[in-house]
Amino acid sequence: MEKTLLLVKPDAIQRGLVGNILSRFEAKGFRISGLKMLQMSKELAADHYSHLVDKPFYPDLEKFVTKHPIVAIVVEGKEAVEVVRLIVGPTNASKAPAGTIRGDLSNSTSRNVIHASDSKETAEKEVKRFFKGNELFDYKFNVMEYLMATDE
Ligand code: IDP
Ligand code: MG
Repeated sequence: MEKTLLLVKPDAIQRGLVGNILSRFEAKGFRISGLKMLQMSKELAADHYSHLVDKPFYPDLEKFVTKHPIVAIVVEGKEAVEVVRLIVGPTNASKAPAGTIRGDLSNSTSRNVIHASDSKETAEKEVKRFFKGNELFDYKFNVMEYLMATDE
């Protein structure tokens, strides 16, 4: 099944939005394959945003993403890359439709609360950039086991 990478950016952590953001992917039916907190180094930021290092806003972007911890998440499901981007919304959160994460939670291009891989090829690279093989989990949902517990 297709996997994609999400980064809950420092602004979202600082604003206490991790639960709000994560719950949207769970509610949509994606499986969380990996999840961890880390603080990005300048080297990791430059690698991850290599397509932007020559932009005038890159110094601010680097400072922003390395200043506080982030939460990295891999979700898995049908057409995960495309569907997750739809849930996230466009880069400029001021113009992002209501109902999307950026549309609901941000009014900024630079502080737009979340990153999501933009293609299948990028997703494969980005998942590997942030997660080792043994940090990703392949498991089945087993709701009945917990809803119908017989040991009470
Ligand atoms: P994306 O996050 O929607 O994929 P990208 O173009 O890959 O957008 O840009 C990565 C991140 O760089 C954005 O999410 C945003 O934080 C920042 N960024 C992109 N364009 C601008 C800009 O014009 N001004 C300030 N920050 C920007
Ligand atoms: Mg991007």
